[in-house]
Amino acid sequence: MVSFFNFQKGKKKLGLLDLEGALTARDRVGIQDFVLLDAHNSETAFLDNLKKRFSEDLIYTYIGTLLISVNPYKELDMYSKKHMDLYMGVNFYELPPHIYALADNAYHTMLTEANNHFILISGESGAGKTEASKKILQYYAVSCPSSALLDTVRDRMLMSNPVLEAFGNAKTLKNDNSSRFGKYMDIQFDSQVGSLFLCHKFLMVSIFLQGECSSVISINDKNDWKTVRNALSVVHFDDTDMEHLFGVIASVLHLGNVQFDGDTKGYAVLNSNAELRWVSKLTGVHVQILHESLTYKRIEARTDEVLCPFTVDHAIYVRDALAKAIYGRTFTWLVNRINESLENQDASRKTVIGLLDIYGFEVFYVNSFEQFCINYCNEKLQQLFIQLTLKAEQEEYEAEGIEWEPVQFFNNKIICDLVEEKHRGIISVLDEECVRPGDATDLTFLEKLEEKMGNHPHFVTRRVRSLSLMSKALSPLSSLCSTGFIDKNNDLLYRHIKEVSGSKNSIIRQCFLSDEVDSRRRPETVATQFKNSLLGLTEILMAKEAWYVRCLKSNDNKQSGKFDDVLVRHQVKYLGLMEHLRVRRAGFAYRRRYEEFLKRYKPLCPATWPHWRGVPSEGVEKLVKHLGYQPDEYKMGRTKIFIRYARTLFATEDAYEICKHELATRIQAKYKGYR
Ligand code: AOV
Ligand code: MG
Repeated sequence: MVSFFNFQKGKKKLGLLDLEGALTARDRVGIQDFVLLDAHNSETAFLDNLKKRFSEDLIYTYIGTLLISVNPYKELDMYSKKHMDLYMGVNFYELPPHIYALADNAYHTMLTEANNHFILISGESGAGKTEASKKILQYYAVSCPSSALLDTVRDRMLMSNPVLEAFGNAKTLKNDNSSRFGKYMDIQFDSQVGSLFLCHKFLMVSIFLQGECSSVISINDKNDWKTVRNALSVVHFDDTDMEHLFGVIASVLHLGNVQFDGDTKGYAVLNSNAELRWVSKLTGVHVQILHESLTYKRIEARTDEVLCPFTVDHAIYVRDALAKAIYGRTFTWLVNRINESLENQDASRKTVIGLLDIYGFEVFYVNSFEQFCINYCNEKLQQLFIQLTLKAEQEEYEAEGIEWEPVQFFNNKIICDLVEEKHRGIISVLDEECVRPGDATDLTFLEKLEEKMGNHPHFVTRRVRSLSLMSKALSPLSSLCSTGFIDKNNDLLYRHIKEVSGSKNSIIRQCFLSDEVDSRRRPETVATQFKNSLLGLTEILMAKEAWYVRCLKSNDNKQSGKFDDVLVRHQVKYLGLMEHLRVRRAGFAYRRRYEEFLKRYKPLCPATWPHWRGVPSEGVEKLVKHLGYQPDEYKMGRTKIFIRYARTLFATEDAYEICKHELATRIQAKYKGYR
């Protein structure tokens, strides 16, 4: 901890307020907590502050305990073990904002209050969420008490990341290493000694992306291949497991190469057997079964089964559905295997910090079903954020005995309802179309939407040539193209495809269980599965205390040092940061526990310096009266002082800097005198 007397040591390394320039430093590096921003209602002032800090490589800024991070697109020297040590056990305002400060405060609050917490990391694609989550994980892995047994689990946890990224990330236009799955992880701690037990839980449905990019400049495949093989062995994969796993992945690639020609009636016939033989060899499914599955549908007649041939388009659709199913189920299997290797048997004395890193808001030129799911997920988490922030704020005021004044804010529940409401939401309409007998198409789906929600304030439909567009459905800029919705949502495997359950490849056998083949129940659609897993996640989060990291993308070109005002302004808007600031400043710009306030500012008052031995609130009262605080400038809560205006705290802080400087000079002079 940087205490009062060793500030000079910490100052240079960490850029603490410059002593001589204490009063001008704020102008140069901006304000490190937005609640202290004078023009707190001005978006321009908000952006100016972010930009000023960004230009000084200060990528982190707080709004109270929320951390904003702006992607620097360059390596900064701020994540070393030395930095981790510095942030251990330090209060937010004692050092410049940092992801370690947030991680550390969540950890210590969890230990003190013996309850569960979660850290929600959000922001658009490429904004730095996954990097932030890795930094938090590393902080816990390095800083928490350890033992030989825990070290093994810790290694497995850290190693699970490259494996999951190898299978669950992809290059997109927005990000070379874009997460295509939502990752929720419970990090377990021994609630008494704070050491770390670990367990992953990945709850979200992953999204699948068909790319045409086999090499990415920023990614070194050769090195990553070695890392992944090594990581797999750490999470207990033996050579046979690896052979089966890589065999499955190769089979998906070969499946993509299977081509069809049309016969004279337009029915699909295999272009060549070679690729299919590879698929058969790798998956351990007989080539004849695969051939039949890809070109025929088996229809049950009264006493018999009839084989009905596919058209070429239909065969392609079935081929892709099979490839997606193999890959998706293998990914789920992989996650379960990793979870097993991290399972902690000791169920006693556990508290957890949940870490949520999801796919961020995505707006492409054409936005399809994948963006619909991703952006809905982000809206849902935004709703949770608003609810929890307001609730926490209101509860704090009540607990402190301070009157709560209602705050105006945009509640995005209306947008979440638009998507998820039973019988009326977009997902319901889509599912209805998917199960409707007859020929449901993307166009009939669009017509149903027009019919059901034509007058909705956040929903507009348009049609452009063959494309059918739904606008304003989610984030303000997101317009969705309904093409492909029916197929992607209805991604049902034809029943006989499940005959792959007889495979000789152990992974395929475990992923396609034979009892599924007999099931008469219609599987849930993709959107409904997604919605349910999201609702499940929301419930898990609601039972915990929240911490937030909001990541912002500095520019669209992945360029270091470039701050694109328009792009950042847009993110500040839809992430509701101004809203959050307004809630945090709803009556009082700042609050601090009496003990902490006293500890920092006690040199400013003769009655409290060098020690105040009485009740902390009385010491604070004496201190602020001595400083000349007017009655309307502050309120005394049960455990905290609430300061209404930022300028009051600034004046106190400036007085503190001057006093600290004078004290240091006096101490140095005295020390010289001894020599
Ligand atoms: P995302 O998780 O938010 O996108 P990433 O965490 O993958 O974004 O970050 C994208 C890239 O930005 C990384 O590969 C780094 O090059 C760079 N970056 C991010 N944070 C930092 C940092 N703190 N310091 C230096 N470089 C950084 V997505 O997964 O697409 O929503 O679905
Ligand atoms: Mg990511």
